[in-house]
Amino acid sequence: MTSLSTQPHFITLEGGEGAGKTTVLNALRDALQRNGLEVVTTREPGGTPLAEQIRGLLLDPSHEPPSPETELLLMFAARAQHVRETILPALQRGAWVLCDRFTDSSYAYQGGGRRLDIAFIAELERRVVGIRPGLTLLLDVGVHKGRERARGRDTSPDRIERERDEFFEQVRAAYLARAQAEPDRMRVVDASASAEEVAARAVALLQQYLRSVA
Ligand code: T5A
Repeated sequence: MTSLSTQPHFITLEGGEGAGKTTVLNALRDALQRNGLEVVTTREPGGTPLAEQIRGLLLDPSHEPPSPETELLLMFAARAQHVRETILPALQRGAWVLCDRFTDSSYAYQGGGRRLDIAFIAELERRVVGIRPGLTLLLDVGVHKGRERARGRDTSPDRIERERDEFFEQVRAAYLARAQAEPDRMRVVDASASAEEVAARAVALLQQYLRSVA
């Protein structure tokens, strides 16, 4: 793979910590299914048994902390497997794929947060991934509010969730810059409202998108 092909039936959700992706993902899945479409939901890092193991290596705070470069390459190693074993086979049989995070997360976290070279990430995207989603919804919420929500869960924070606010401000800025650069693909949803309102806004954008690709 040396180029990028846009996959109209591939939809991704992005956002910082506690943006509410899980709730929105379920609402989008239900909306697609109401339209009689087959839907595969998946997530990154992860989405295959091997990629889920890589996720464990990446997020478990008890491991030796990876260098930024190691973190980037492990994200792409997991993604390479996920694209080939889960995403492409589903798209090829005509299903829609809804994915919680994809390559935009690497641009935001490893590019924006860790300050790694964007051109190198773009090269990995072309050579290792080869596809991009037709629609990406960026759930945007202030760092403080998002982290407060994430802290409200009963799980202990993973390795990346333990980063400083400044890191997440850089992640958010990188996401918003990507949305500004690609306004047709990446739609920003104000995720500071109630979970129900955010899900309703996301579903409205999905319906608009479905009409445009019909
Ligand atoms: N990563 C990932 C990279 O660095 N590079 C990459 O390339 C990739 C793919 C993945 C981590 O890996 C990093 C990014 C991440 O740090 P993850 O499981 O996707 O891990 O992690 P998070 O995004 O941290 O998952 P969260 O669970 O925090 O985010 P969600 O899914 O956006 O939030 P959700 O839905 O679980 O909600 C969090 C809490 O808030 C409440 C929910 O009930 C829940 O308790 N909530 C709301 N409360 C009030 N109002 C709303 N609108 C709410 N929406 C949700």
